[in-house]
Amino acid sequence: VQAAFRSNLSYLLELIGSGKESLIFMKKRVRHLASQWLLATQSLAQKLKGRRRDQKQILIHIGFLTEESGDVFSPRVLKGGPLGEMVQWADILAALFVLGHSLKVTVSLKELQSNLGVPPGRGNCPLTVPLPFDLIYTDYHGLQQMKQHMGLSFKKYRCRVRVIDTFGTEPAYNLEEYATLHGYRTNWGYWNLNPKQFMTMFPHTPDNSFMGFVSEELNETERQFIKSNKASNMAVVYGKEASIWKVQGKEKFLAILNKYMEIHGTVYYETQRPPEVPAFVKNHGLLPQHEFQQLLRKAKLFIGFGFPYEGPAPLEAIANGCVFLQSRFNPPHSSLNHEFFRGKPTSREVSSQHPYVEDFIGKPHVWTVDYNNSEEFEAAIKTIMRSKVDPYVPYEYTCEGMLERIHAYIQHQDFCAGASPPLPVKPNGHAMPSSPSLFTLSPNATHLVWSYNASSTPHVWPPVSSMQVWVSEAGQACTETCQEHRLVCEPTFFEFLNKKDVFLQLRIACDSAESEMSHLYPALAENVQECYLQKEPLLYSCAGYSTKYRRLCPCRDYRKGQVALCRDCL
Ligand code: U2F
Repeated sequence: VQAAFRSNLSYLLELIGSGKESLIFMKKRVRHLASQWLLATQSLAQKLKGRRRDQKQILIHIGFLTEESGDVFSPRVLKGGPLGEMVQWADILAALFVLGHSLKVTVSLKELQSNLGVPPGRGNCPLTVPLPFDLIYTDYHGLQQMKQHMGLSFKKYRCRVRVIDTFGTEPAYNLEEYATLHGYRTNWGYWNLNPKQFMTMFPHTPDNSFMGFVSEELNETERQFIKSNKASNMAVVYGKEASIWKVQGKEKFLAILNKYMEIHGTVYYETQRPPEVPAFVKNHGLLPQHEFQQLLRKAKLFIGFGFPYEGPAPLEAIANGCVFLQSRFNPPHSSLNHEFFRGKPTSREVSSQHPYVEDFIGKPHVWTVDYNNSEEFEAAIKTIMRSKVDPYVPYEYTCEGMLERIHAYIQHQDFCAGASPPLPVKPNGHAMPSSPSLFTLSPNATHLVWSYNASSTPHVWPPVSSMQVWVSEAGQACTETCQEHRLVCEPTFFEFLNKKDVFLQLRIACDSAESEMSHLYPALAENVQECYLQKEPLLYSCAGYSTKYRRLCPCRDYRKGQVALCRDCL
């Protein structure tokens, strides 16, 4: 069946159900963004010009909202608790719905079981029941529940699962055997999925797929309104829960800020001002999302205290014409040195409260400074107050950008076709032997580009035409290597360069070329002229570095404002 774009969201509101604060929050958000979704749908439809899109049967099981996993979030919705995950789920639901897919939404174990066709009371049903869904979007909690209640079907169908995973899962943590042997075992990892099945809130590591969420775009009238109503001396603090205000050195930098600006907060409180919030702060209490955004429209500055990490609010602030000021983390925070990230299946180093806005947006919208350096802090405030900054939403965070991305994933990502994508196939249907002529060396001999002629190009997505092979410096991850060349690492391509011939073509002399399991391979140890190939496709990883190795890196181009997609990816 072809999917038909939808032009009305009211049936989705029914599907979401009710009874929990979290669901009420999500429905409000869907309703509020409805007109933006519908406009975006029209633009995408025009762009795709009637191209065939298959309608998928999709189950959306939001595990963290089930009673069975404790549902600690719903009771905190109106008390300043995390809302980022609900923002994202609301947007995923809206996007899948307007794209025209057929959805079932579950937020309890009972509903999950009945949708999976598991007979009640047959928790560990050993049979493989045919799965009535092409795709299942869930989270780590939901994954656990499915494993427990699907019996053997889980193994068979796990390639259809997509895991919404805020901070990301790196390959070294995902492969159970490897994680156990090498100290990457955590509470969450070890599912042996294709790392691209994990979908993140920001484009953290290219090993995962970037799902994202949306930030509301302003129309011309709203932009004009903002221009004439901005108070250059008004600051809003990022932190709706009082605990966020317990930050070291706050007195000093807030005193500086207070010299120049009127400071506002949206901190939840029951009866009186939380003691963590100084008296000179004008506290509005926790605001409904829409009113919070209205407050941002008047403010000049949105200031972060270091927590929460990587949330939606800074994007909303920037979308409403604020400058976001945040602290640089030196040394960076990660699961190795910070309680919040401990046990999360990633070693990613977080260089500031919000590395995405630091790296992808930057000045004049984003200032990342050392809060312990009073001069630097004060100078930033002064410059920000004088600056003229327009509202800005990166394309990948607009409704159209998110729709375009999800559309591409649904049409092209297939993790059921086998552990690794098919080998290049000759026109007569025989798999080709590995051949050094897959690539050509660039004129200045720095990297390889794909050279195969079109008729025998392998059917992978992203298309290999977008590929370039670079060698990292020692101690550098492929993520950085590709970034340095204005490209992005693309793990799907690792299989094409995991060959001895590729080293030769790069004019690297290998005395030996062992095939072993390591998330850093393929790589070379330069001083000893040893080359290493990857034995386990699930361990192909953009993340990861060691001073011992220079890694072979598969990079690809990307669309401006849409890093998840290459130029020819749509
Ligand atoms: C992040 O979760 P948070 O919920 O703490 O993230 P925020 O950036 O604060 O924003 C979530 C939403 O809260 C809204 C605002 C954002 O869309 O519009 N809001 C509001 O409705 N009223 C107010 O007064 C103030 C804000 C992150 F998203 C999670 O993934 C992490 O688990 C968490 C911890 O790092 O941080």
